[in-house]
Amino acid sequence: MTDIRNIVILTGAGISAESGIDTFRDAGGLWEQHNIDDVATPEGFARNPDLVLGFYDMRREALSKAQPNAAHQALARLDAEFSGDLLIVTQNVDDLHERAGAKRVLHMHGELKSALCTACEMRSPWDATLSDRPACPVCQAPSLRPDVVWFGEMPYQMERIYGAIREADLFVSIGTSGAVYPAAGFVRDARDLAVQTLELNLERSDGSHWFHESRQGRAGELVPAWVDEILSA
Ligand code: BJW
Repeated sequence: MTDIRNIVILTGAGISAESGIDTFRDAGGLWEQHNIDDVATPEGFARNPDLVLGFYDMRREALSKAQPNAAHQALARLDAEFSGDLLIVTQNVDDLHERAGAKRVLHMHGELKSALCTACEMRSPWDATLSDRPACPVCQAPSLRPDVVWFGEMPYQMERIYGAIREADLFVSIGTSGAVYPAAGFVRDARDLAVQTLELNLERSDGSHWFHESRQGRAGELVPAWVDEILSA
């Protein structure tokens, strides 16, 4: 790949798997352990807020014990050393890209370490539990929910993401099954704009056939090798 000046990277749960964070749809993943309609929809939250708040408290706790892996570190190196435009769009709610040192990161599905007030709609940094119904730091209402995007809700910063894809000359998808829209459609959006597309995933995904190139393997191996290619081109 030569003359790459503008890269958009989409990451999914697979990039954090080697840090010990559960993926969703792999064998033993979160959706085998929990009912998706109960814990990842606004309707599920309305039915049983305690269940949902407990689910996200558990995941925030698991995140506190995890460390960035070689794939996060390689993307942080790319962020620091690549002189062109770069945007890391992550579907992940963990903060492992940031903890590895990446700066140009956008969380389209929200963040575990943020809380959203259903009373005043303010987003606040949040590191503690939510199941004990703490007060919103802004309006004091005991109305905080996880600041994550559930099914049926609009992902964050879609205009910025589509704008970045329009300007890109390379779109790279890492560790995502391609099962959830709109992220799963980015590869087709990119191809419609004649952007080169590359997939790095453990196995072929639902959308592999859309990519110009698809490489299979662990993110901890594939991503550092690809970053070396880009930085030495
Ligand atoms: C490794 C690895 C290793 C493992 N190395 N790889 C019909 C058609 C089209 C759309 C819809 C439809 N019906 C409904 C919809 C819309 C719906 C949707 O997509 N539903 C699907 C089920 C079909 N989408 C929505 O509702 C979204 N909102 C929306 O569409 O708004 C309207 C809109 C319209 C137009 C433009 C914009 C908006 C919202 C989706 C919200 C998703 N929320 C979740 C939960 C977030 C909070 C949380 O974390 O709990 O997001 S669900 C879950 O899935 C989470 C993830 O971000 C997301 C994607 O999962 P991901 O990351 O791909 O993980 P996995 O587990 O699926 O895959 C992991 C991959 O890694 C696998 O391939 C492994 O092989 C691989 N791997 N180890 C490399 N070591």
